[in-house]
Amino acid sequence: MIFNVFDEMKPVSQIWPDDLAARYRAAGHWRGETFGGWLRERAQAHPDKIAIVGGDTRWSYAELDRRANEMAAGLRASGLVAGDRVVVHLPNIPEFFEVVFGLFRAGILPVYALPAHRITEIAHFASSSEASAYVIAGRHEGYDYAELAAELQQRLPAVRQVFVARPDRDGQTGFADLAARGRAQPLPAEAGPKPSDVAFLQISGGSTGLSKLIPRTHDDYIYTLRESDVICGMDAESVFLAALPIAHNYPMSSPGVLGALYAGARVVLSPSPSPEAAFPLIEREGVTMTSLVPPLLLVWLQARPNSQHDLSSLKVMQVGGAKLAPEVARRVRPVLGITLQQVFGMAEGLVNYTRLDDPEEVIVNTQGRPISADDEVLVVDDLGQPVPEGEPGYLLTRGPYTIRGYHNNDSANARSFTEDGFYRTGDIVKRNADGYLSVQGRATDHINRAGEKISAEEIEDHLLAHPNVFDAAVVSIPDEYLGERTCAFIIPQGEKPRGAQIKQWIRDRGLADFKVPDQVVFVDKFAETAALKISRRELRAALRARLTTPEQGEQA
Ligand code: OOB
Repeated sequence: MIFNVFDEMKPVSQIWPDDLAARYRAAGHWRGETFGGWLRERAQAHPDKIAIVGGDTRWSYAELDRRANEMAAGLRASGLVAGDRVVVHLPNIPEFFEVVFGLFRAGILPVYALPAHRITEIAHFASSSEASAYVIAGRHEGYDYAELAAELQQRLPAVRQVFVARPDRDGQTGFADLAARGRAQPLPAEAGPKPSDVAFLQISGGSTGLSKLIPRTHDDYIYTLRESDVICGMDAESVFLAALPIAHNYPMSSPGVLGALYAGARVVLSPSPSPEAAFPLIEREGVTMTSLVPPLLLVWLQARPNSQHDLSSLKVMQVGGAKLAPEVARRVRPVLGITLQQVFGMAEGLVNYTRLDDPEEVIVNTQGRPISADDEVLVVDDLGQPVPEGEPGYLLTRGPYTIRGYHNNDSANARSFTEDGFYRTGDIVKRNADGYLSVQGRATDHINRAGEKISAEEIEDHLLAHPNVFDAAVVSIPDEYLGERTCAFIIPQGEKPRGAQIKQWIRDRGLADFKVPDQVVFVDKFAETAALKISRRELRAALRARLTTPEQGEQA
């Protein structure tokens, strides 16, 4: 009965046309599995095998399954119903899995926030998803997420409940409380979502403006886990180290932590991606595979020769999220003695991998090819016409796990999807004769700062709210370490602020730290020419060029 509610809320934009859906089922891509269902199967197949290691915690598959059941029932006993949305804001701790699988089983949709997100982003996720609850760790790494929760509930009373993984004061509802409620009021065994239902909402990189919500179904996401496991050599003997934040699509599912659990492997959670945290865990747990972003790979390559840790269990190093320079890629095998796998993906769907047995030149120089033979990839020019092989063009894609639309966002959907359902990725790529892609750049003005995506427009809007800012333009500047860093060009008005004050302003606006401009440059005016109508994009390009003559402005 309750699941009728769920049918009603499913966004129409998520629905694949019948002919394509039938094709994906017939091809065996969508097999009618659900997250709650396969976890139970794994727990029955190997109950005592270790599923999750984090801090001092080691949970077997049976333990994780039991906790997820209690959590599902506890969430429903707390008044949440199938189809509700819950913002999940957790770091790499075991409780992440307990609550996420509990939500899956209850048919409630997690909305994933990154640990770095702050009130402005969380409030946006909660309001755009119409969330009715918020899940936090408590205090973590010196930050009190309970304060954030209090502010959220003040701004958005619709967020009626807050659940705290590790409560540290009276009055908080902890995960143990939820589990107790669940034990008192178990869910009927037959309850659960359908494979074609939306399982969760992922957050978009936010190419223009604010992040959008990405609806992924059980069917489509589980397909990527199954295929990624095969492509990346993840099996029941594997041990996956989650060094990056697991709420991000890449370490979550390419094949990531969920692919590892799907394979019956072991997930080891690292509290930080630093070699100091990760190397001892690799040695202790016999880690076979991990995933990094390019700047972290540099750090690992540098740290390796000075480290005494035995990393001989490690076989595959994935690198993705931002462009990896071939010179760096080339060092992986000699320095780490392992296979590099490049990963070029997006939370909206399409994921490309270099294959483990590809020739070194392919591994070093390309960002791989799609997961599926049914991934349709177009590389087109400004007019939407396919470009010749090997020429750069805009990447468009559709397929068995690429969304057909964002959640509740008609205007973004009109911009981001073609009429026949191709997603405009915003990436400029070249494709070779074998279907391998190499990323050339971007068509949109987001900044890819070490894999974290920042919308120039979003930051500009916050800068314009400053009383002493007349106009602002945020641009990406090539950076040796980060790949790209952010620079805010500002035309001041009234009393000229200092660069440090501008940075503090962004922090005080309640934004994630990675969105604070790395550099602030004050200028008198933006355009030198008589061009009255200059697009934001042209303006940002012109300003970026200015930084090669830094005497133009004061830097901070
Ligand atoms: C991953 O997902 P998102 O949604 O944070 O960002 C997607 C965008 C892509 O459109 C592209 O612009 C960039 O990130 N990107 C890369 C890249 N991988 C992602 N650019 C160059 N080289 C790469 N290898 O970042 C993501 C999701 C799943 C798997 C891997 C990455």
